[in-house]
Amino acid sequence: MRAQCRDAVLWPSSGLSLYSSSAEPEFDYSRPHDVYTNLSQLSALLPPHPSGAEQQHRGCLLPSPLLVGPVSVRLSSPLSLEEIKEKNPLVTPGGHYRPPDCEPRHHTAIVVPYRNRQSHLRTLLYHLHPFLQRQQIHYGIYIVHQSGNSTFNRAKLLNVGVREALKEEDWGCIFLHDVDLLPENDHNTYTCHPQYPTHLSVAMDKFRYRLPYPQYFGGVSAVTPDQYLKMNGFPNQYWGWGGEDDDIAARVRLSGMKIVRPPVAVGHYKMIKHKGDKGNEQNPRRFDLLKHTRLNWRSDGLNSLTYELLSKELEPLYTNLSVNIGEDPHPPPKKSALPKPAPYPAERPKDRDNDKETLGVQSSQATTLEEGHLKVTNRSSDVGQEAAVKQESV
Ligand code: UD2
Ligand code: MN
Repeated sequence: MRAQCRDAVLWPSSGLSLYSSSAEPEFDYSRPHDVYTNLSQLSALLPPHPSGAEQQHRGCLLPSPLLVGPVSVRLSSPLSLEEIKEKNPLVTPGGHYRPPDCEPRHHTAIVVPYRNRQSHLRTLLYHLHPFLQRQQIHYGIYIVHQSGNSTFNRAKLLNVGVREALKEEDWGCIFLHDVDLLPENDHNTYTCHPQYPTHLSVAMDKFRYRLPYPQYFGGVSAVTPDQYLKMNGFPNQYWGWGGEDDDIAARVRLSGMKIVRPPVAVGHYKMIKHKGDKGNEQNPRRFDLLKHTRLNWRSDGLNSLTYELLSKELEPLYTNLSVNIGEDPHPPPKKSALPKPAPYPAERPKDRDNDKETLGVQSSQATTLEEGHLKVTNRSSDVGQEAAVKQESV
């Protein structure tokens, strides 16, 4: 499939993406490169290249000459961590990397909220390390592991990851990255926009390579430390699946910023197919919480974050942060206390995708509105709530 780029202007001055039909990059996704392409020349620099010291002072070229465009995604039978490490000899303990032959222009921490997704983690590490090395950036990968069995809380784990990563290094950019998403084009650089939060996973296979709705912010996004401070980080109150991504998008707007995105032809991702996790059931309070983002965002976030760091381990391919983030103060009633469920629709297998799928139905309208010069901006929670109403009435 040859993907065309409709939105050639990367960083718009207003609204979401500013579409332009000129200078459209094209990528041939039917002939992807191996994700380890072009890296053997870097390994040759170990032990230090004779002119290494001199070259270190030279800024890395922009764009990186190592980029290849579309890369293949290996989804089946991930290698072991040892095998992945062998393929990435320049990665140092804690999952850090610096280009050996030039001074990097970007310093990016990748923060991954995590619990009990071993094979997804290996798939991500196998893919992301070479992907990022070809971009010639300085990076580190932080896995924020929620310890215990209490309800999962993605956004709070992201807050923890940002805080801990910044304690360690002066990162200029922080990526918030689902463990099951794999970027398919290395021109999708893991760097930040200087002014505005970025949403990277704009075209996922799961949503037929389209943005499901204009304010969609799930999957992979990025902020600078300043942007993160400005929006008071992320909410801590979303326990269980859903809603937190729309809350984060609303915070961007409420704090006077907007979302920027790479072109659709560049922001391709594959999502590893999976079922819902135990301990991350749909959060029944998410629509109610979303109605109150406007009131709550200044008091709930980075400035109200509490947690206990249980351990920090510098693993060969990532830094593992094990953390106790507490428990949902409003846990859903235990199953035995619930009235007998109706046979339908409560048990439908695809239930958890409903928010986005329902919103996906709206996406043609959303796209039209975007193309009609961005009349619809800043409607994250509205869109979420519309979806909620639809969802609840299904
Ligand atoms: C969507 C969003 C995601 C988030 C979520 C709702 C996309 C591509 N992603 O993902 O960003 O907004 O909805 O919360 O639309 N995780 C674990 N262990 C668990 C549960 C979750 O590691 O037991 C982590 C993991 O990094 C995972 C992420 O949390 O990728 C999101 O959870 P999900 O993959 O179950 O949710 P999904 O695919 O519906
Ligand atoms: Mn997922």
